[in-house]
Amino acid sequence: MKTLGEFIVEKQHEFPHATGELTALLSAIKLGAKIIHRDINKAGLVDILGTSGVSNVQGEVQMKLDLFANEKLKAALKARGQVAGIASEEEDEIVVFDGEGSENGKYVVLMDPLDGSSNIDVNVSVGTIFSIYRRITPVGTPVTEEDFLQPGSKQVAAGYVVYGSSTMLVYTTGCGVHAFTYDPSLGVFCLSHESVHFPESGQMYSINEGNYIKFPNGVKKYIKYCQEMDEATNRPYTSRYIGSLVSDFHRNLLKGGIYLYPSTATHPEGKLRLAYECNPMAFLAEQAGGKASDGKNRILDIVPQKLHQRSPFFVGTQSMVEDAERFLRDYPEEQ
Ligand code: AMP
Ligand code: P6P
Repeated sequence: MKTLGEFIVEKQHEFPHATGELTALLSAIKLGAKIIHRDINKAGLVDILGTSGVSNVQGEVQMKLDLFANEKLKAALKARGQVAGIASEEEDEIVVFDGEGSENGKYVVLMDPLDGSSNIDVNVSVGTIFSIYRRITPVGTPVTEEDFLQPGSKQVAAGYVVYGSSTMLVYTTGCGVHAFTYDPSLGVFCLSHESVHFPESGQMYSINEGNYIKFPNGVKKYIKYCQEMDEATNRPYTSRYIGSLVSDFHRNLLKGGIYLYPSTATHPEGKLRLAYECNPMAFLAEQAGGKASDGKNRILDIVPQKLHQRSPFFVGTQSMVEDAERFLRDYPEEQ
């Protein structure tokens, strides 16, 4: 059995000049995940269920566990000194870490502390998503929004924690995707899937078909393609949609599949946030041999203009994402 801690240190040794700062940062995320795991699993017992009565910048009512997860991760990241600041779905602006030498931290972290949180009260899987960049403003000065508006291709590391039937932490630093399963009896994450890859083909599609009438033409045609009978291409595909990006992505990563959140009439830019949902999942997808686009452009090439900007999102098995992109090209919107 290899623990996440041992694995992180082992990977550091592949970089002789590494100072250990990224190792410490990844360990802080590991700690945050354990804290959130502990409290998610007893949410029903402790009065942290239900809404906080506060809405975030997205206008979404924040569940108490959203705020709890945000505070715990922020504290874990601030405590170690490698992080100069964070951006979060639950924070309107960037959070500049000051004092205790944080301005000397060379990394910034963008996160969705509890993705899929509307599922919390109904006991459906939720997740934490994180994305790590080297800052571009000078070390020793307070970080600025510029440090957080880098294209996803500049990520140093990215990953997620899925709090499901078991809690798993899945991450990449650009050398493959590795998955660890939490053993609460020992309090450690154990390596369970090294160098995870999407299967060559996939037969699952994940989309909220309730929005069908609002989808672009090409997406409607792709959904019908998924539902057609064609034995040669194992169609009709299976529809699986949990309403939690991390859970849908995780299942598609292991079994093959595509997750789609296109632009819709109500969300013309799509619903998912580029910086701390699309980019980290896109980094993981590409590292696992998959693909991630906005229907036309590679997600990791998009230069963010605003911290909480949204993007249409198509991610998963490469051939399935390419099929969806082809339908969007071949069936453009009627002008
Ligand atoms: P550091 O000096 O710890 O900030 O690391 C410098 C660079 O080495 C990082 O930005 C990574 O590209 C690589 N590196 C260091 N530690 C690790 C690790 N534990 N796992 C993967 N890559 C690492
Ligand atoms: P809808 C959760 O709020 C989330 O950001 C993703 O985790 C999930 O896939 C999606 O939104 C669900 O959105 O509109 O289908 O309820």
